[in-house]
Amino acid sequence: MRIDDQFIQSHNDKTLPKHRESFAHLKQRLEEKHINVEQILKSIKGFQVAIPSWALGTGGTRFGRFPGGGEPRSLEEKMDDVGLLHALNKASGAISLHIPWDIPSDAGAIKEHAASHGLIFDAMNSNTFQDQEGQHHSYKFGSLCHTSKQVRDQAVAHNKEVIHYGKELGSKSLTVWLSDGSSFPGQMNFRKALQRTLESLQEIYVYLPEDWKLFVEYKPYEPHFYHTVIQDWGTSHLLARELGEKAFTLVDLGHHLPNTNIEQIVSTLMWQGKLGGFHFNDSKFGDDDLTVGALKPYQLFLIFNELVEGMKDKGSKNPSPAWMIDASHNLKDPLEDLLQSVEAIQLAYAQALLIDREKLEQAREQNDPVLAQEILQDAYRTDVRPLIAEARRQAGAALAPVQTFRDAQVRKNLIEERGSKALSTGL
Ligand SMILES: [Mn+2]
Repeated sequence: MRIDDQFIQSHNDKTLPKHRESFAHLKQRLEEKHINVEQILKSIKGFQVAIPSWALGTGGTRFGRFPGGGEPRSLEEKMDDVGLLHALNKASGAISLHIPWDIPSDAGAIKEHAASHGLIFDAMNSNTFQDQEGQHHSYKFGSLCHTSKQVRDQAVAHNKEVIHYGKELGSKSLTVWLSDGSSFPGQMNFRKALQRTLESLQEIYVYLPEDWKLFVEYKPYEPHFYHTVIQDWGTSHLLARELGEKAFTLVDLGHHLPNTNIEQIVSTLMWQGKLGGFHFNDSKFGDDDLTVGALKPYQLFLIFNELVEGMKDKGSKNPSPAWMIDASHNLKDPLEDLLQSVEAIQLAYAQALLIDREKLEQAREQNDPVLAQEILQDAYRTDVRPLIAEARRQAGAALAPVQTFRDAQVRKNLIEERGSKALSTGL
């Protein structure tokens, strides 16, 4: 199924007068504060968030999965789903693939299919956290960190294979997330496991094309519950530093222990030019993979405050991070959930762009925490929804993506096309 521009336009027309009124009101308020609204609209329109191929089916927990039907059954259908999102919000113009779940049988045809939806290929993701059929050695006790060289070699070869597929599709980065770790004290030698991981990553790194980046993702626990080899940003940063200038840390919002100051991590990594990738989601307890902004929109705003600061810093050698949503949906329609996530990201980004950075810096210099809070919260409490809607309208997207999705009866159409029992390949 595809949603044509005509449908979106006629849907927009119904609410256009009301939208124009709210936007004009907001624009006036912002201009009174000497905020360049046109510049902010331009920034929002230029912000694309990649959708991972595994977020398009109904996620589950280890206790159960409750699919809603019409899930994508192939790589082509996954791209069709991301195409639907991109048609509705014009902000999801990239797809992130996972090998072996998304091995392209004909890379040329897949690229053409992606281009027909206006999509490009974001970071490639390797998988050494599961055993695949026909695999010689098991990853039960680790992959890149494994005690056996044969297992490590197999995991390194897999990552090289992922780079190979990525090159065929025009991707420019590889994300490595490892489940390697131990669940019982004494089970693993921390130092040796980390050293073996570094050596394996070095083998992958030398294979990386000149214009590629390697993202090292960290996570404090799960699936292992005693120790994780790459447990935190410090360990990831250490590895990225050892590897070289093409290696970066990847921050996943759900991969922190409760109350971690993620915005500070962002600030430090960007200062060092080492924040390469960013995975959005929200959580209450752990890696809950909830809709972005569902739980802690203020934290998301504070994180964006640092991201904007880092991106504005002319002296910074940090590349523009690769943005991706990394979530899994057990209750919601996955596509509606992704639309909500992208909107939450845009809202936080827009609010961070409203911050009067000069005044904030003055307040800091004068040690005035009251004024600093006033400045931050003035931006955060501004209802920027009309601004985001206007950015979408200008880009040819829907003023109200979720409502348009429902009115187009997308899920019903997908179920008719693919069947009520169609299950997404992958997780
Ligand atoms: Mn992630």
